[in-house]
Amino acid sequence: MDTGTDAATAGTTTPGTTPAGTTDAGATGAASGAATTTAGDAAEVTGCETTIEGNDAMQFNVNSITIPASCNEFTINLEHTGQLPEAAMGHNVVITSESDMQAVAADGLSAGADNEYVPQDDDRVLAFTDIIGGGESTSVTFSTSAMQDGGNYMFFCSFPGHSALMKGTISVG
Ligand SMILES: [Cu+2]
Repeated sequence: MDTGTDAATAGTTTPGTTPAGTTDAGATGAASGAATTTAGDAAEVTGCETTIEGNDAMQFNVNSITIPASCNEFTINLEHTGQLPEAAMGHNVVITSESDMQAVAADGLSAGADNEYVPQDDDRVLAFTDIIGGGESTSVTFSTSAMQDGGNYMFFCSFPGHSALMKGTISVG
């Protein structure tokens, strides 16, 4: 989120109105507006594993995951940091190619809650977790072989209506 916070430099007092003799000793005003670098929205990967979060505002805390090329398998831990129950604000992680994402999300909807909103036995689904609610966590470990082709892959939440916001890129490299 790049909100252009332009600090309105107010208070350039027009000379002439300053009462004589008041030497403004505020010379230490070295504007400490150091740019706080928001560390991107890339998942922090340790070894062949990462932990990402979903919240009650229908958001993941990252929008990209890069799997180290040396990892034959990779683990995604998902933590639901919210409080809403699974039925209201359930989250999971599903991985597909970018081109399959929309269709898999739609088919997941048809598959329903009993199937974690994921189409069953579907080759397009490279990995998925259970749906979890607030305060819960889950995990999936998957082979990265299908993603070694340098194609475009996505991770997303297949809970109804969530994939529009809850998605990101995942790649090997
Ligand atoms: Cu979700």
